[in-house]
Amino acid sequence: MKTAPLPALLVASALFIGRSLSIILTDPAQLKTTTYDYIIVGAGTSGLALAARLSEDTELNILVLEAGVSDANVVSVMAPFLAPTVTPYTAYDWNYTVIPQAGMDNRTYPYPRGRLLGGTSSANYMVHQYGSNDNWDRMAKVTGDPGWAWNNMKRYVLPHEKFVIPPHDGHNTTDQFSPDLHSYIGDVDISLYVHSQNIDARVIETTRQLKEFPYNEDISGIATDLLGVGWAQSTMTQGARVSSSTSYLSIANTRPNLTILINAMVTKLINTGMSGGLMGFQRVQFTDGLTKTYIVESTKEVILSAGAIGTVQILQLSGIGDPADLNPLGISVIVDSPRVGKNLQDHPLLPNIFTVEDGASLDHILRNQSAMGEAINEWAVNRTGFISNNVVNNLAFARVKPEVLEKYVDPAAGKLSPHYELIFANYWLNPAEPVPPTGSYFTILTALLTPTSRGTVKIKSSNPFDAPIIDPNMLTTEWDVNALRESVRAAKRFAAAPAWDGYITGAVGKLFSETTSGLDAHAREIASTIFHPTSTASMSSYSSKNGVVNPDLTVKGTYGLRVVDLSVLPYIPSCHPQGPAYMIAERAADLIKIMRADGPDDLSPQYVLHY
Ligand SMILES: Cc1cc2nc3c(=O)[nH]c(=O)nc-3n(C[C@H](O)[C@H](O)[C@H](O)COP(=O)(O)OP(=O)(O)OC[C@H]3O[C@@H](n4cnc5c(N)ncnc54)[C@H](O)[C@@H]3O)c2cc1C
Ligand SMILES: *[C@@H]1O[C@H](CO)[C@@H](O)[C@H](O)[C@H]1NC(C)=O
Ligand SMILES: *[C@@H]1O[C@H](CO)[C@@H](O)[C@H](O)[C@H]1NC(C)=O
Ligand SMILES: *[C@@H]1O[C@H](CO)[C@@H](O)[C@H](O)[C@H]1NC(C)=O
Ligand SMILES: *[C@@H]1O[C@H](CO)[C@@H](O)[C@H](O)[C@H]1NC(C)=O
Ligand SMILES: *[C@@H]1O[C@H](CO)[C@@H](O)[C@H](O)[C@H]1NC(C)=O
Ligand SMILES: CC(=O)N[C@H]1CO[C@H](CO)[C@@H](O)[C@@H]1O
Repeated sequence: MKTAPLPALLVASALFIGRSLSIILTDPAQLKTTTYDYIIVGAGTSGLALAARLSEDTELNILVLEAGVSDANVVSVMAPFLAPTVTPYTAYDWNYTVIPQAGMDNRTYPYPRGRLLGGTSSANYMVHQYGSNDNWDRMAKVTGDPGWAWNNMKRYVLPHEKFVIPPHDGHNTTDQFSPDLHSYIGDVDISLYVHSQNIDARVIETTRQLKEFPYNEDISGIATDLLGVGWAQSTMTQGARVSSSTSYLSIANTRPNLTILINAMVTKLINTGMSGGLMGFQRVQFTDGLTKTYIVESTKEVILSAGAIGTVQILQLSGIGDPADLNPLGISVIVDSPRVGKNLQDHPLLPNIFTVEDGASLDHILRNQSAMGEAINEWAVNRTGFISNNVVNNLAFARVKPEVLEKYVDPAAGKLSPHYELIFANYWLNPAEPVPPTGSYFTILTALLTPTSRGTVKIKSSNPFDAPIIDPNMLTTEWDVNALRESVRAAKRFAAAPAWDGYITGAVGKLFSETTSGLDAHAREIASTIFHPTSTASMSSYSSKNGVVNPDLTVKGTYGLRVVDLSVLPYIPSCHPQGPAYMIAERAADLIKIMRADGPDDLSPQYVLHY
């Protein structure tokens, strides 16, 4: 979706005075020392949450290196509804594109990743969930660490989230979320919608009309059940985005021993010798992106939080990876770790677009430059109007019918974990195709949440500036094609409820096809991604070689090196994954603090609880 008229954005940006970012350094010459206790690579979603927690211990000297730019005063980043304009192919993006996708008519598509403070939490669409309980319980089971089970992980909801009640528009939220499940004292503000879409009432009415789509009061996943239709919970407050930068970092950034350096791209880790059969990587090499190379050193740990693509790139550039990937590039293998960059998982996204009565959607406003200018101005002055709201208000989570599932080993984490999601928007919402010049639309995006296709990330050369080769390899299993097809049928059943009478007038493309082959062609022609890559440095049990990191997130074959971001998930969760990225960081902070104590048995309160 390319909707925001840029001149209006520039005008509006003049109205802002930035947050104080006094401790954020922009030039390596400003570093007071080259030695730190912890060096975190990537000031993204997980990276800044981890930095904030570790720096609670004021004895520690912590450096965070971020390749990207500042997030201060960027209107498209701050204004929730403008989220789709932050990426792709902008100054805030890594500008990646996937290689031709065999399961998608050999098409390519953009693969945005935030390249600014806050990382992808500064560029995403802000929907916040934790995943189903089974997502976490399965991770505990496959890694042999009960600490990853939801029964343990749920404690981190308390320090993490701060539910905003009432939301910015002051509406009554009774029955729109479950107050007892949530925290009101954490670092990240989370809010329900602050502006109604005109389809909201019809979506909720559909839950009363169709048994297949029951109403679910709370779709955070904190409770057992993540099935049904409910209200999106989003990382936003006061009509503005909340990222790891505006939350965790803004709380931590007055601490004298936390240093954040931006415009600092890490190009490799330098090995610093064997100990007990493990290789150390205590030195971090980075560049200002121009000419100079710098090296900083950690006395305790280096932590990679560069995301599912960036973390792989750094591991491989450092000689940690599959010899078959590294040898042809002339990179000597220092740690033979064949699963680095394998096991890439992502949620395919399929825009199912209906036509509606002329003027009944937001489209005529989105394509009207002066109307958009007025709306952005209203947001800039008052933080109100649809620009202050997220791009979607309602989401549905569902499972394929038992007769479809019969042929397969269920790829869901459990019986209360969804297979697919429906996302409702009262306008043309297709990340891969710009809105046509005319017409009014209603979109039900469907996302496959339990893919069995597996992709890869691999550096192209030893040059850190070369974009890696990204192959999500989507829709290459029979299950994925069948389950996505079922999601389209579900979207059509949803839209056929009486609640939509007099609203929907038709469909775009092959959506109304009745045949299996027609629906599959619909998917292969227009599906792309909901931007959720995970699992490229997967966790496995201590004894397993089928993984890159151990259950405590240390990189197998190394010491003093961990990965803390979505790369470590063995399976992609059946939800929007920024919540899991934050939860991984919260637990990682405890794992690291426990390590610093007198061994893992010392669970004294100061090391376990920080609230
Ligand atoms: C357009 C879009 C919309 C999305 N919408 C949602 C949503 O609504 N809800 C949701 O839950 N999820 C959403 N996601 C996904 C979610 O935001 C990400 O999965 C999550 O934020 C990833 O967190 P992370 O910590 O793993 O990585 P990131 O947040 O990407 O952090 C990685 C950081 O490392 C930095 N970095 C990388 N390489 C280097 C290097 N070599 N040197 C220095 N720094 C480096 C990056 O610049 C970045 O700041 C969306 C993603 C996109 C792209
Ligand atoms: C991405 O593309 C934009 C627009 O062309 C450009 O400004 C930016 O520098 C690019 N980013 C990277 C990391 O190359
Ligand atoms: C995709 O490309 C492969 C390899 O070039 C080719 O064999 C295949 O026929 C192509 N598929 C489509 C649908 O074009
Ligand atoms: C919100 O709505 C509920 C249910 O309709 C009602 O009981 C409650 O009094 C309302 N609260 C306020 C503050 O209006
Ligand atoms: C565009 O919006 C402006 C301002 O709201 C309005 O006056 C104008 O009629 C709109 N133009 C079209 C073509 O709808
Ligand atoms: C901001 O809100 C005030 C008070 O409601 C209103 O008078 C004013 O017109 C609004 N400004 C804009 C630009 O919408
Ligand atoms: C380890 C370290 O550098 N600690 C410093 C943290 O900040 C305080 C206050 O500025 C210093 O006194 C410590 O030396």
